[in-house]
Amino acid sequence: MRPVKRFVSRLKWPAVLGILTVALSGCGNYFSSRASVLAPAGPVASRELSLIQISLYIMLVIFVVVMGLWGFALIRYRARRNDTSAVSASTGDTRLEILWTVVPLLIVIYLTVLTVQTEFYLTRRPNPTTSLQVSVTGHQFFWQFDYPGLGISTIHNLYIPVGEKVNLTLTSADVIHSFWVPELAGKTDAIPGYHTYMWLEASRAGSYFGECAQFCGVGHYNMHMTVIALPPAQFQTWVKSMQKKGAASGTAWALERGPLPVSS
Ligand SMILES: [Cu+2]
Repeated sequence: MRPVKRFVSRLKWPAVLGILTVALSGCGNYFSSRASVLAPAGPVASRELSLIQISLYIMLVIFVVVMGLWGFALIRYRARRNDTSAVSASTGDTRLEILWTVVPLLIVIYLTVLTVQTEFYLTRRPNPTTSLQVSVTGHQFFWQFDYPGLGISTIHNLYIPVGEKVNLTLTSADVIHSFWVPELAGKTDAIPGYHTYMWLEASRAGSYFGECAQFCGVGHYNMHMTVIALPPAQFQTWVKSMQKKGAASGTAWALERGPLPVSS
């Protein structure tokens, strides 16, 4: 077989695998039909996504440069037939050594600063006078939301006003759960006997799918929730109607048991 032909036939399977990888990576419609970290709908999710993207772009540049140099070295310095010249041994290059020490160091420092800044932004608790307070309790296998200042409790559905920070205090009634609404914020564990905190904000009205992201038992697969972001006036109307319901039932608290969001 001629060398070129042999080269092509060797490349056949890697090529098929490569094409399959690219083609199949487009099959993941799972998240786009429900919720995706790639489609942020608020400042928390946006900051998290931009940190992911910046890290990814830097990695891509490094990958392309390293693979390019590797490929270049492979071709440029490959063994050639009838080439009997001695292999020249290099004893190092101080300028290159400095370059490939300093550049990665600068990249790591840049990523560290960016990550710490984002971390501070995400963990800074919103001012309680200008934000909505909600206590979140994970149960096997549903989410309970209590609005302590409003006398309202809901199951499955978390109602929030658009454009307002929502301060969540999380805990669990049984085992460890993880609160995750991909379009609004990253995951936070809900731990029994312990309080964890996070905040989120929806920039536009809509329903945002969420689920428990920590395996918590046989019903874990179905532990979904919906965050319903309403324009502020509509949110106030909902609050008033719920409070009226509570008053009518003779209790200080009104409970709304929303339908369990089904997975599509
Ligand atoms: Cu769970």
